[in-house]
Amino acid sequence: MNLNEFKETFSKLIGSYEIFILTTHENSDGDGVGAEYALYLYLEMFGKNIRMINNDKPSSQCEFLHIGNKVHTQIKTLDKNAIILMLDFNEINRIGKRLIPLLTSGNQIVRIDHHKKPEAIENCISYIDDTASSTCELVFNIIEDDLPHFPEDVQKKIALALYSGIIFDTNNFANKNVSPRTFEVCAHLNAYGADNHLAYKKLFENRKTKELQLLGLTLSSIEEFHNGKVVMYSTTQKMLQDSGLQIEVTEGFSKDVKPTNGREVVVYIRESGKDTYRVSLRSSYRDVQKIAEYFNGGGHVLASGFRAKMKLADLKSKLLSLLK
Ligand SMILES: [Mn+2]
Repeated sequence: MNLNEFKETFSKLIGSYEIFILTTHENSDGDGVGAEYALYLYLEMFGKNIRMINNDKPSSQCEFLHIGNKVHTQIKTLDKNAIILMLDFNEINRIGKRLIPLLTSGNQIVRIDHHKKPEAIENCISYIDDTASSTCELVFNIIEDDLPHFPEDVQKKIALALYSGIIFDTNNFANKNVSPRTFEVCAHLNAYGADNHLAYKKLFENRKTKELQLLGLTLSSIEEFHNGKVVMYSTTQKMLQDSGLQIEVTEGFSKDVKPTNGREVVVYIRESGKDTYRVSLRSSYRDVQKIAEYFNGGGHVLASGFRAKMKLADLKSKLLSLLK
């Protein structure tokens, strides 16, 4: 559905539904949570009954949005008249196992997303634009005309949530997914009071000393393969246990080694349990989404990830043969 068709349909749905459930993908990130909270505040303006239900509580880096205590992680009862908004993901499984019933129980679904290859989902209305920087940019397109009519404090909260999502997904405007529209949207959000410096500090400069120490150990594990074109590094369970930190703090470590200076593919491996790994792949030009898909994962062409249950040596050698 294009933007105008979607806006028309969405505003009819707002007129006819009272209960709204907002959700994003598991291991929620700044974009998913930002979009979710902005729409929460938006729907509040229409007096709706709204619930945010995610697989996980928002990570600590999103605390400054003050959304955490409003996010639930369980479905208590699912009203058949509730409408479900799926934000920043395009296939049912990405919601996380526990919450799959939200998307399969026949309720009306609205999907807003910027990932490629959306899954066909029953009873679902979609606004998808894979040229957009982020889901937050798309949410701004949807609510842009209504924002001027909201109270200033609400405008400001919505603006901060959306701005944060955009800088999260663009790596503070450094990624290729930035377009003139991204800057235009951010100019508006800044004018509505989004504090760009606050959002940057909270999202990108927020590491505690212990986390920096863990990052140091993780980075010192870097190995080169295929003449330095592929590099791999990892955080092991032992490193985590010694640090006393939870695996969630390593979420951003995949961005600390860039595919530059002759590195074509960067592989970051996190040991999440016995013979169980979360792998993230980043590249400057090679299609790493295909590789993630081989392991039943997904993401974007230049940044994707997957989970694997196998011996580490087997995982590495399979990856290296796929990355020949
Ligand atoms: Mn996103």
